[in-house]
Amino acid sequence: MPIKSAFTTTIDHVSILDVNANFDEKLGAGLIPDADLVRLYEHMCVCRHLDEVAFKLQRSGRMGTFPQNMGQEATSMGAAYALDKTDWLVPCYRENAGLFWRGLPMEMILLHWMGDERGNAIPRELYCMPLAIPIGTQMLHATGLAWAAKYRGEKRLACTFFGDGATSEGDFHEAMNFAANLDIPVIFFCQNNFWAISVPGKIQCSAPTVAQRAVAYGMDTIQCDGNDIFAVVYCVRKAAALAREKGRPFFIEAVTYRLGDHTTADDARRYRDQAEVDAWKTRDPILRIRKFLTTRGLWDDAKEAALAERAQRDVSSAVERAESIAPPNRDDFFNNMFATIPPDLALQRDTMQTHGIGQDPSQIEGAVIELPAKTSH
Ligand SMILES: Cc1ncc(C[n+]2csc(CCOP(=O)(O)OP(=O)(O)O)c2C)c(N)n1
Ligand SMILES: [Mg+2]
Repeated sequence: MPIKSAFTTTIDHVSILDVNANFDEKLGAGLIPDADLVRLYEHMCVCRHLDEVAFKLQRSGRMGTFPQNMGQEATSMGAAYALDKTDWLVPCYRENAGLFWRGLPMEMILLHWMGDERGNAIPRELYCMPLAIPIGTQMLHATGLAWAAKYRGEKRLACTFFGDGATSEGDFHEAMNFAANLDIPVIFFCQNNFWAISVPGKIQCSAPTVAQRAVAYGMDTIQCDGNDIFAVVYCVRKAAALAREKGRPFFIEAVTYRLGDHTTADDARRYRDQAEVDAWKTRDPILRIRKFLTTRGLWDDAKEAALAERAQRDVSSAVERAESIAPPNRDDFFNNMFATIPPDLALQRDTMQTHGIGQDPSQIEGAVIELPAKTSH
């Protein structure tokens, strides 16, 4: 018998606005109206400014570790723009642009990185999950959220963001397998920035594209230039249509690059060549849109100067709001864990300000322990 092909496939790569701001009129026409593109550009610039300010806050001891988003703004931002406001955004930790576009107040992200849990108490109507620091966990959460939506007959889908490194995690493969085989409307949005901290992508994935991992699960997939907001919007719309109409999951590999360190706890100069970083600086998603808007007469230096002022104002007031919040209520450490707190934990909560934490004062023979009055801070 002749050997036949069991399976062949191709994976499309989408690029609409290239590094020189050349625009593919056929693919890009009508994708993002001019007025929206201006708003997206302004929003990305404000996010970039927050990135710079957050870095300085960390360096001056006013914030804990912070992962800069610099260079990757077009990915989550394009997705948040293309999706419905009631679709779940299930982020990793470098999706500020998308979360802010959805409406998350900037100070909540600052609070999160300042170690204040209230930064994670995201208003329900925003349909955003809190940042996921353990790599890969959020892909399972997204699959569960979309499964619940399907079960309830809602048209809501979930879009989850993760890095190239996360695709080596077991959680990723479980989520992909589950979503593909149970027809769950999840968009798996991989931000392939070629690095998982200091580990280069090529030693985590031997295949030429990360997108191929989806093919193994029978899932539709596409690759795009993740620094091209038009390409991102194009791919997310395609994925969302399939998810809504057929209930199928979709995998997007957005090729991008983090221009900063992994986090403020990292020094990428120790493992990345400056030439590589410099090459990617020319592919910055923000520069590209600015060039495009300028050549179309939609942007100029005066608008840029006004935007810089606004960015400074908006970010400064977000920092002020984050830093001026009243200290958290210590009891919340216990209160937020259970709907009804178990008695032993209630005792710990009520005695934590004495030196006999968890010890019932009435049971200590001869001891007279006066409990401090409960304070709100
Ligand atoms: C389960 C788990 N293992 C290890 C880490 C430490 N860690 C934090 S970020 C990271 C690399 C993630 O790389 P990638 O998925 O490519 O995301 P990127 O930051 O590049 O967007 C690792 C290993 C973690 N947070 N969680
Ligand atoms: Mg990565």
